[in-house]
Parts: sequence; structure tokens; C-alpha cells
Amino acid sequence: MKLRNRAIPLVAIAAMVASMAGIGASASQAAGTLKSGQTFYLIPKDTLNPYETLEDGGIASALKALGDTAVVSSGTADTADAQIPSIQAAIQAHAAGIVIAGNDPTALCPSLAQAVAAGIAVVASDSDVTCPNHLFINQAVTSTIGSSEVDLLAKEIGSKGQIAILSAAATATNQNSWIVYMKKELKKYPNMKLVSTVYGNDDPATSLTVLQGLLSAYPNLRGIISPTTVGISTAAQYLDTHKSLLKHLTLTGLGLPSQMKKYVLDGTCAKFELWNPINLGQLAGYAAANIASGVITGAAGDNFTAGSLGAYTVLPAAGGTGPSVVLGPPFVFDKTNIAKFNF
Ligand code: RAM
Repeated sequence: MKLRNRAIPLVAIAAMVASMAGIGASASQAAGTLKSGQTFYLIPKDTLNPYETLEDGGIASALKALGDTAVVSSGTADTADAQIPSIQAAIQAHAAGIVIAGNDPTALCPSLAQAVAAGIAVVASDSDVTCPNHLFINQAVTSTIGSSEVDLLAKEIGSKGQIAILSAAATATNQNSWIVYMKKELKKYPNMKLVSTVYGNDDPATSLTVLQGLLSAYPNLRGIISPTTVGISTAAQYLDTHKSLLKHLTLTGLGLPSQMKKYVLDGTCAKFELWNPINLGQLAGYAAANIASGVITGAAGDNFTAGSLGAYTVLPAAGGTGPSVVLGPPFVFDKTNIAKFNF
């Protein structure tokens, strides 16, 4: 499944469910072109977030299939400062590549520039950085992620009322770029008013605190979009035990089906979106291996094969994002399909 910035045809959904549910990386990558025995540092937003762990598992499975080694290294808080020691560790270890989910668009650039100068291939995945000399592996088209979450909520609340965003870290590149497109899409719904955006830092305790603050500041809130698996699962857990709120409040956003299944089946959250984070990791792993092996440079138009995911082409820089590769469209989970997913 390659870049598709359009609605998913119904006939494709069954096949997509099957392919999204799959995990294993294929070892069928053209041998001889890619080096093996290389070491890659995987630097997630933090080491505690289950989503990041799934993505790192995907990266590691791809690298392992190629005979490479993956080292996961990051902090426990979603800050650039917590990630910089891991970039330094990769440089010290003479790693072949770094795959990083940026906690900040710019603050990591001096360290990443040192890594590039040391000959390390830099790939950002999940959350981009604005530094030059890297390839971004995007989970889906950025504008689609933002606009589709607003459209989902609009349908559920009759395009009317106060809404809020429960986001991740205030510096997170991915959430902030999705929010830009949420705001653009909201212009189509003049009776839906975004009253607040709060930041839970992808920490369940902080997410709960800011959610409670939001609910007491806006008692008439009709909808919450949480574009983070940590935020939406925290909110779902809270609403599940405060069911009277559901009389007027609708929750949607980006979630892991494994964490959200209970809440979808019991009616706390009807619909939310995501992609397969394991596949995203595999794609990032193959991209990093191809660049570190000198097979591609990561420039627009480069083609590579990501194991069983198939062939991908690097897209040209656009809208402030450098060269990127897109995994595929986001998928909407609801009670009809949620039981089929294992991530
Ligand atoms: C959280 C993280 C991650 C994001 C997902 C949807 O786990 O913020 O970066 O992609 O949610």
C-alpha cells in the first residue's frame, strides 16, 4: 500500500485490514545491495509510550531481517533534552543510522547535524524534525490526518458546539502539524468552535490532569479530539467511569485499537483513527537501511523496497516538510472492525 491521499474504497478495506493486522517483516529484500551487520539507534519520543514501542518493534524487525542490529535509546519525558544523549550515544557507537521521532522540530538539529557529519544516516519517523539532510517517514498525508479527525467529529456532533484538542507535547512536530490542518478544516464548520488546546505530554497522569481542567473550564464541551494514543486512551478511561459526560461529549482522535477496544465496544468512543505503527516502523527501518547502505540517498524520486510492504518512492519536499515517504491513508476503527486488530 503506497501513498493514497483519498478515501479508501470499500472493496479495499478487507485487504487492508488483513495487511494492517500483519506484523512480520520479509527477508526478501534484494540481498547484495544492502549491507548487513550495521547498527541503528532507534530514538522514540520516549521509552514508555506503547505506540512508540510498537513502532520500534517494526523498525527492529525490518533491521533484523536484513542482518542489522537495533538499539532503542531515549528518555522517559517527551523533550528534546531527553533525546540528545541518545543521539550522542549513536555518534559514539559509530552507528550506521538513527531513526528518531522528534520531540521538537528544531532543538535536535545541532546534534543531528553532528550525526550527519559523522556519516550517520538520519531518518525521522512519526514526528519530523526541520533539520536538513534527513528523510521523513510519514504515517499518512499530514493534511489528511488533521482534516479527517475534524470531519469524523463533525459527523458525530452534527457540526455544532464547543470542541477542544487534547494533544501530546506542546513541541511535538507531528501533533502540531495535524492541528494546523484541523484548524483549516474547522473553517468548513462555522458552528463548531475550538475553545482550547491542552497538552498532556504523552504522559497519562499529565493528560488526565489537563483533561479534568478542560472539562471543568468548559462544562458545555461537545467534542474532544485527542491526536495522540496516550491522550485518547486516558480520556476514554476517564469518560468510561464518568458516563454522564457522554450525554453531551464525544471523543475521537488517534488511538491504538488494543487500548481502545474496550471503550469502543462499550460505547465510550464510537470512532477513532490510526495506521499500523508496526508497518510504519518497518518502512522506516528499510528506508534507514537503504540510506545507510548507500543504495539511496533519500532524495525525491528515490525508490526502495520495504520488505513485504512493497515499493515506495520518496516524495519531493512540500509545505515545510523535506523529502518524505508516506505509509498510507489513516484507517477508521469502530465496533464493526476493532476486534480484528492486534496492535
Ligand atoms: C502518540 C504519539 C505518537 C503519535 C501517536 C498517534 O502515541 O504522540 O507520536 O503518532 O500518538
